[in-house]
Amino acid sequence: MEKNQLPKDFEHFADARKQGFLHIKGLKDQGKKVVGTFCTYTPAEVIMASGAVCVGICSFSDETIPDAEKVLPRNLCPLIKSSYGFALTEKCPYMYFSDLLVGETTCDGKKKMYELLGELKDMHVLQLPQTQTDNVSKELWYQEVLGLKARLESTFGVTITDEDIRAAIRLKNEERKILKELYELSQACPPPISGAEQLKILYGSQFKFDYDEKLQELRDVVTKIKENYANGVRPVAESAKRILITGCPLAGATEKVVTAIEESGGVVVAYENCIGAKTVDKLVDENEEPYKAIADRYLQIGCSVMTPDTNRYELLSRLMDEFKVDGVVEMTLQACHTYAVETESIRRFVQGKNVPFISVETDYSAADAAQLKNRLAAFIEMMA
Ligand code: BJ8
Repeated sequence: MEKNQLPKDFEHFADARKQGFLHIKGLKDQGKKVVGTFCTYTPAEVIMASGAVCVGICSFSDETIPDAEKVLPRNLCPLIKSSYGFALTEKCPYMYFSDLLVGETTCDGKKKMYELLGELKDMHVLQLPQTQTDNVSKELWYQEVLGLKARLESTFGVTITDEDIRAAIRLKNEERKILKELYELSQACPPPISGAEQLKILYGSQFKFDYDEKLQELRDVVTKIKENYANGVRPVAESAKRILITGCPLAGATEKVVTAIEESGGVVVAYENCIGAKTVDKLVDENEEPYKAIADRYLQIGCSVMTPDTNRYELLSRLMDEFKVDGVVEMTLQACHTYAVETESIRRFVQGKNVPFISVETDYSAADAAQLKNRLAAFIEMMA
């Protein structure tokens, strides 16, 4: 292996979604149940404790959008259209093999789409409160987490024991700790991996279903990256401007934003959004009553569907400091009203910390790639 190459396990992560297709079919053949999820608020531990495989099926490709637009309005967030389109066309094996889909009442577009999706697939929708601190909201969410447990038990004919849920909490926490260790490597100046590489690992790790194997592969990748760095390998130029990405979930078609940044003299060091820190930053308290601990942890996730969205600012601020960022890029998806409206407050907040900020709106087409490149190149140029 060349000195500056990542271990072959890294390529496994880059290819994990594709490889996972076969894996999921194998698991189904063995009689495993599969639960598809759409959002970071989904309490994965409860699904894991039921013995089912939990897989994220938010879709990031424009492939099925034309089919979705035969039913859904064109002027709708591409993530919602794409996800529905994959169910409609049965083109996503994860969606296809899901025995149950779990969604939450997050934004209006998603929750109304779930009503239509429920005509195609078995669906359970959790009533997510819109605020995070008052006791009524906390109690509602706690009851919803218990409701999910009851639904899984009745749908799959299983009993989730106290030990099952505690084991799932430990496992998921372990995964979070390793992923956090991985992305925190990019606190180094220069970072040891590019933002595109970091994204491949963070996103790819969702599609590995053997937890022991996944955790070991992640540990190996972290060790190898550390070793390379200690040996003087510097794949990113010291002069690269350090960028944090915030906003809507980013993967697949929207990786064009990362490409535009990294081809213009920048490097993405941190993802605050639902592909990165937001999903792993906080652990579930292993010493609390398990369902209470799960409900408390998940309700504290910062997202623009919450009002006020205080926790997004807290995490953003901390990451900006810890990763010594030179600029913040917000990516919003077309017709995502909650993120689009929150942009103004985020801009003020970031600029209030004397850090340059830009917000770009995009969709899943390639049509705006050149325009994105120009805007982001100008943004990075401005920091020089
Ligand atoms: S926790 S970011 S995954 S809601 S679907 S809100 S982009 S209009 S995805 Fe999300 Fe959960 Fe929040 Fe994360 Fe906007 Fe589109 Fe709605 Fe979206």
